[in-house]
Amino acid sequence: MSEDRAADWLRLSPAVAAARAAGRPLVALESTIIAHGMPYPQNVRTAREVEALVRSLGAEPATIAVVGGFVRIGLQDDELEQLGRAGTAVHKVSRRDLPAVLANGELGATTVAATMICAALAGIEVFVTGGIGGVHRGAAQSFDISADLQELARTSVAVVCAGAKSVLDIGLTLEYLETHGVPVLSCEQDNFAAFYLRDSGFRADWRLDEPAAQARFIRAKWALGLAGGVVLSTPVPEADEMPRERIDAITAQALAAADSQGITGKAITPFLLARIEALTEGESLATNIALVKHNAAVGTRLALALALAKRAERAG
Ligand code: PSU
Ligand code: MN
Repeated sequence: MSEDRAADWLRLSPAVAAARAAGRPLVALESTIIAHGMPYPQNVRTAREVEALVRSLGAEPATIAVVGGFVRIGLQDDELEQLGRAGTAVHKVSRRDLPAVLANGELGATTVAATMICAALAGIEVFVTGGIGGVHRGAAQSFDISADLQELARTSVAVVCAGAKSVLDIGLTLEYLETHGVPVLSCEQDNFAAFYLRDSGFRADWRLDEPAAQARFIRAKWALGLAGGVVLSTPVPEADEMPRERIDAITAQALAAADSQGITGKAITPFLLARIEALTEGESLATNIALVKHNAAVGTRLALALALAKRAERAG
């Protein structure tokens, strides 16, 4: 079985292994957001605070990265520090990059796509990120569509996010997900979120505010053998939202800078996030941190509801 062979490449942290043995739900967290999405030391501080938040709500966080030739499910504190300090010097690992970085024993930060793959291999159903990747503006020319979307089409993990990053073409991102049969759920509002902004202007497929209802939807999908992910979008808290005009203007500036500097491929998203942070003098970083924490709370409640639903199914 391929799963058995995959197990040779996976290493659970003691805390994750203990939680699993005790039947406590796990919540996967990604590491590209740490190494490539935020500056040091706020990245490490945020990663630790998010882990603590998940734990305080009753689940065990499993931050995923590639370290020393293993997919690590759960990191030690010093490893989190190492990843955050090294920043963009760490490989940004998506589906394509996973075998190379693993085989070479190098340090890799996993994207949404790669974290979904690793979470699924470890049997973790819920994964919390900031915002998913998507169809980039101008994709008709550049063909730049995040591998996150293909992964959502094939890998059965629920991804909790504040929508897709507002630098993307959100309408096309939702079209792509629809084509691939990926349901987009929203909680706390009808519309899909847009990362720095609460409202993307596009409706999500279904609004499900209650974790039990979200869990039921997800159980139904997978029970039918409809493999693939589910997106659960939840907006950044109102107090932390960026002013729309400001973020629109700054996004245009950041996109123009990426264009004139010839930034392409996997470097684009980290470049845009860093540029927006500089142009907003850190305001966007505060929003990013706030939305990740909010996502972590929503994701943890979903993980607890899924665990409860499974127990009920087994008992019933
Ligand atoms: N969410 C954040 N910050 C990030 C990302 C998501 O708040 O840095 C990362 C995720 O790892 C996502 C990646 O998978 O950006 C998308 O990169 P690309 O567009 O190259 O696929
Ligand atoms: Mn891309």
